[in-house]
Amino acid sequence: MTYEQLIVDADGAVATIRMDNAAKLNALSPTLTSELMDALASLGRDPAVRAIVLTGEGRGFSAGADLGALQEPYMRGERPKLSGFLRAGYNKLIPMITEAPKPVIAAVNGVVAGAGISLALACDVRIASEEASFSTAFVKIGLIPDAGSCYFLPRAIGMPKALELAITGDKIDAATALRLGLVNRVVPPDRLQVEAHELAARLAAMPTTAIALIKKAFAAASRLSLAENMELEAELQDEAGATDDHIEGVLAFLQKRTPDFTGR
Ligand code: T3D
Repeated sequence: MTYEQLIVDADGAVATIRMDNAAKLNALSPTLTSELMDALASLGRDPAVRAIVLTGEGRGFSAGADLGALQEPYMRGERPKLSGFLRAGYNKLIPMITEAPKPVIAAVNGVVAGAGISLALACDVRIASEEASFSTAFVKIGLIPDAGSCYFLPRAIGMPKALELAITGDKIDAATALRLGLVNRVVPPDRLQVEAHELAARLAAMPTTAIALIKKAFAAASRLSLAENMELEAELQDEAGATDDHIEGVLAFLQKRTPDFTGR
């Protein structure tokens, strides 16, 4: 896969997507956004890929929407209607991560702002470099959090802190992000890619369908009652129970050997 603002490569069952708009801290230009969608769609379909790492080139993970193109129209006094832009871009991109049928790990290498936070929060696990920093940023340009941040942030760190960060736009460092639960782990910069890829390789060797179904069940849990959720668990467990990996997992346990999961 060759792109203008993305670098995509694969090592065994682990694919890495590197955002490559580094001069703008990987701001989400229309090109980068549509290339991310294209890459996620094709990696999602590829049975050989069983885990994905999302990261950024340079000192940014992503600084959110690319504001560069707005100067001229705004200077001319134009007033934008942003909903169309959101619906065509982030509102398609973000579910492609949350609903990806394989684990997606954010290796947060540096600055994260605006929709960049949404992008990181959409991933299943976030490993951050000690050099990472996080700012919701939206309010500083007179906007509300979008790309799912109003959904993700309170769930990740609780309503009071989420609201504080959203209305101040304050920047927090990686240690604070870890304390709040915004990221799962913080590591030295030179360990970031190693640890993200080690986790991705471990997940890629696990029952991929079960991971996809766990993602689905957890995503649904917030809008279902307990009874509805348990019914969904029962339905999804039928799917999990029908996989080769379920049979292999049980037999390997009983035969006291290491399971060989294929993702099927
Ligand atoms: O309006 C819509 O399109 C609706 C959708 C909105 C979704 C959103 O994501 S809104 C939020 C957009 N993002 C921001 O408002 C963040 C803007 N950036 C910053 O506030 C700062 O750059 C950071 C706090 C993220 C990092 O600061 P710092 O000091 O580490 O770096 P810097 O020097 O500000 O940035 C480095 C370069 O990246 C710089 O370019 P230059 O001067 O070297 O040529 C800067 O202009 C560029 N850059 C950073 N963020 C963006 C950007 N260029 C375009 N768009 C950006 N978002």
